[in-house]
Amino acid sequence: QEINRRTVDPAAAEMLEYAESAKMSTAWDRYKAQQPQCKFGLTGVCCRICIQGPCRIIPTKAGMDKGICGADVYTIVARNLVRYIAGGASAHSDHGREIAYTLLAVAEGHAPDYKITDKDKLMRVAKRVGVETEGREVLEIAKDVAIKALEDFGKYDHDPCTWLYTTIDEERKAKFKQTTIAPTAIDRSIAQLLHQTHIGVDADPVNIIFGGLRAALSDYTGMSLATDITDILFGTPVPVLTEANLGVLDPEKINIAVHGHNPLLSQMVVYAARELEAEAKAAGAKGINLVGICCTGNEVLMREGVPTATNFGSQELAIMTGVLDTMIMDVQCIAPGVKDICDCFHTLLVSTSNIAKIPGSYHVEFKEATAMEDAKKIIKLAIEQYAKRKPELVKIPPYKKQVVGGFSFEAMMDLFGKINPDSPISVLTDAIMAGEIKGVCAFAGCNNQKTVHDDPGLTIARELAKRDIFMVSTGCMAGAFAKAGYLSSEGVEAYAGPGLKKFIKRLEENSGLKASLPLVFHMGSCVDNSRIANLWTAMAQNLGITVPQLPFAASAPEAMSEKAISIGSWVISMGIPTHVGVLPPLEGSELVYGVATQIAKDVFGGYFMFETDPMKAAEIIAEKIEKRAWKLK
Ligand code: BF8
Ligand code: SF4
Repeated sequence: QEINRRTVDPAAAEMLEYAESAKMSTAWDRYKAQQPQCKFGLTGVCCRICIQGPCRIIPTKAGMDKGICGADVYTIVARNLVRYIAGGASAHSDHGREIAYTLLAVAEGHAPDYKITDKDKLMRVAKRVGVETEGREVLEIAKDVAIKALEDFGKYDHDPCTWLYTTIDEERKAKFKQTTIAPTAIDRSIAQLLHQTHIGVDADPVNIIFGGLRAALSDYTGMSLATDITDILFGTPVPVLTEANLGVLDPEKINIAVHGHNPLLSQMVVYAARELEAEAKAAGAKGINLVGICCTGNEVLMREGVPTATNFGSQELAIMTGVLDTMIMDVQCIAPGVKDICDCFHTLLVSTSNIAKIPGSYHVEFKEATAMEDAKKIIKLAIEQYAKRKPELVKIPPYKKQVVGGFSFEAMMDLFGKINPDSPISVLTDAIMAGEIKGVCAFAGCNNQKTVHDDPGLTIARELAKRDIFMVSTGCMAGAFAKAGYLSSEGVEAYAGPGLKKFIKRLEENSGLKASLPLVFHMGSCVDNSRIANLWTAMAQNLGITVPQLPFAASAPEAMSEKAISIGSWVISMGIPTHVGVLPPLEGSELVYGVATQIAKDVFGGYFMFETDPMKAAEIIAEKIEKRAWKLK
């Protein structure tokens, strides 16, 4: 589909032409080379769960309508689907676990380079999860919070996970209890799901899907505790001013990209870079320029104002500028293809995690006990690398946009609180009830080669803006918006409908901030989708309604990863209609497709809307939001 239209990001377009002329292969070329993709795989009907397979189902062909073991197509499609969720939940929650371990290490004095930065948040979280705060030392409290978080991974009682049940409303708690999908331990729900989908265990597609939703809620649990503890360690984001797109790379400075997800590393790189400015200057550069790629980029954008270079889809292109001296990777969403491009330039690829290595890259193991030393070691490598730059290969596309980011849930409440200090969230809900804005849409998720890079998200956002829908974003969609100017007032001027514009301008006049507010509010990385869940929970509580009654929708216009599937699955379980702009492999079973798009609505109030045409998708999303707003009134 649209193989020849590749991106709407001008910097990416320029680099793609360059890649073509220089015969460097990118994800775009490899996507093309993969066509046509296997129909069995595309529709989810290929089973490889045991090695009698692969079994490929053709429902209309006698004998091929079932797998060798007798599994029906609905069993196979459902199993394949939920195994994505298991992958996504394990990635997000393992990230959360590392953060929780670091908080424990801080409390016990084993992580000298980290500290409690946001004591107020620690106290708020402690109270919420039932840790005693009265008359206790900060580190004692931190230790108990860390242990409570770690217990959510493997506790052996049968109570729902703490970070799930202390962050949602009563109605959802009852719903999850009644449908038996509340996880009691994150690891158990993932392991059980793999067990449930082993050959010869569960053949009931609905039961399999419910197992999947339990793991999806543990994905939520893991990211919710990750967000909380990251804020405790590094500070809760407040509005910051920065920039995005390849034009943020500076030919006169040492350019270092942090790529991946874990802020334990990227945040330490930020601190270390500040300390090594003088060394960079001694090497003849004007200083160190840190930039972000993917979600760890979002983490340091939110807290430190580090500019974003690219999102997932265009990650290889940053290297082609010839000025990226080092790319530091940790875990998740680092395309192995970056190494081939590094080989064409002087860029050093540094891996830091023992579970994420790329052959040929330089490995510096990053440990929490020696975090600052490790981060400095990597930056010194980058400084050495700078001398190897080839001036004839320098080519930076001259595109960048201003970004106003840093909208944590707390920052949003501060902003609303400037207008109504007694009930900040009312500022948003009142505007909806008055019809000034129609509702809220949250954008999340990745880039996917099956779409035109960045286009679907931008198109949908423009259409929703016109219809006065308030918008927030995380992940690589926030990256797309950042690069296009939607995270600054430029977006407001260009696309906001009259009601939305009035609303944003009112917030702006009262904000006390120097910068003007954006069209889309950047709420963070993908694990920070928990912040968006806090937002809809607060809105529902304020209006005295359930989450499924809220005029609130979500969209993952370019969903790609297992993590995105996992997020989408808990978002619908929470009661939010969710658009996905690519077709996940479930068309092979009408039953499973029906559960995802219709039955889910009856049970949870949330459901998937699959639509690959962005204009039509915008129409559908707006209609769902408007209908809910109308019912509310
Ligand atoms: O966790 S949006 S491509 S970078 S998976 Fe990956 Fe998708 Fe980007 Fe962030 Ni999220
Ligand atoms: Fe085939 Fe059944 Fe094995 Fe799947 S589990 S590969 S359907 S025999």
